[in-house]
Amino acid sequence: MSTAAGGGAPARARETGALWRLAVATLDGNWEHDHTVPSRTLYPHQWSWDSAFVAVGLAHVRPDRAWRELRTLFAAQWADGRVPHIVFNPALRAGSYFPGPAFWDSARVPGAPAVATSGIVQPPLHALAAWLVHRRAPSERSRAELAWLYPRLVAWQRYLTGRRDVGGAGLACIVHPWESGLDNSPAWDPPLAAVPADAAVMRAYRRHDTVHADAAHRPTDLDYARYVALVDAYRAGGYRDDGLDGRHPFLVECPLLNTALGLAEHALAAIARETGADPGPHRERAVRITAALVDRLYDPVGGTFHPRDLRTGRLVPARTALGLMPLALPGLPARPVAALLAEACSTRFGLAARMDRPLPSHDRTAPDFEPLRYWRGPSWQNLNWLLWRGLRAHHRFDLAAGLRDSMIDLVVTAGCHEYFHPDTGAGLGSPAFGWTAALLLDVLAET
Ligand code: 9WN
Repeated sequence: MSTAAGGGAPARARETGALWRLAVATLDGNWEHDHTVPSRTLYPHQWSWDSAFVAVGLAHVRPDRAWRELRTLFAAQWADGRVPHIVFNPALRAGSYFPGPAFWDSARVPGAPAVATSGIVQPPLHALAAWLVHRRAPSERSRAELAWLYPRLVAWQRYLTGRRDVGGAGLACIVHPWESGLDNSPAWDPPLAAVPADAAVMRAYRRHDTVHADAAHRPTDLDYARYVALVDAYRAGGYRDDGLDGRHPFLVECPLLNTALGLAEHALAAIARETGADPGPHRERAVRITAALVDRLYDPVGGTFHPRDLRTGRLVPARTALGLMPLALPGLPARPVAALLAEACSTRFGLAARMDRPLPSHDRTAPDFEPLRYWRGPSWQNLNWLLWRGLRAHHRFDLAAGLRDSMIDLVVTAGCHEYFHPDTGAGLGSPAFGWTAALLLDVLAET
């Protein structure tokens, strides 16, 4: 099974070639005229952070498509700068995904684009993706694409650091667990429990996810009732962000989304340099965001990062993989870096130069660790990839190599699944999943 073990160089090269072809075939199979679907069955529209990861992979094989992917997403940017977490494909029948366009009702919101979208966001990894696509395949075209994207990426940052800075300390807050990308993480349990909802509400809707995936792996009906209640509340206010503090029942500063915010400023500095704009303000903002993350979300006693619930003012105690993500920031100070390395290498996450099991999405030793349920234990390639980049940024090439081997092993064992069993590596969720394929290409390409 291991790419690191036995078989010699020719066998490894054959295996790498087969994996590469599998990943490219998966991305080709999920390409839908101007964007990539995360999965043909479970997620048949365009998702925001999926598109960022997918662009990173496409850069290695189909750079034109990588740019198209980002262009399609940013063509759906709202006038206030937000990039919606879903852009709906109008060609699909109503009911192909829940909650669909009628539920979000973006058409009625001034400043929303002509195409139907959701009204919430996901982590802003697009500037980093655009920069990586350009770096991988620089050309006249890529410079023109960067120039087109730059003001849009800046507006996107401004939305998050302006309207979404409800805490007033320089970080963006999320208004829905879906905005974190780790929808069902135990990190959201306490703030979500405070959202009034009744599971019976779900009788009025038809969930699409449990038709295509095992219901025991997915969020419960009560979770979904709360997800629906949060969208209802945000939509009722026209998806406006002013006065959220007084009226919205879920407001949390997420370590992953804010890590992405900082990474975006680093990437924007590089893009600015390349396109003739001033990189200075981006560098300064990256420093400020990193400092705010440490100040607001780092627990020096426990040695990891946590979300901050703005409704209670407290950090959420769960130790999830979200807490490891600030390691991706190159400017993270030495103490939190050392603490996160210790946390990642502890029995909770099991990172090692030779890993015996995949990196879980939640603390293995926690009583609420669930190896099969969505974001509550299984291993995900996007989290692995962000941590892998962080390990390299902080010169832990030994651990980065171990994590990379583990990422490759997962696909060797199970194919391009959406997520993986954290003990056996068995494939879970949707097969032929976009970012699993894309990020595999990226790690295969780097040695
Ligand atoms: C809701 C598409 C998306 C990912 C998220 C993942 C899942 C949607 C869902 O699928 O979320 O946005 O229906 O569960 O949690 O990270 O972007 O792949």
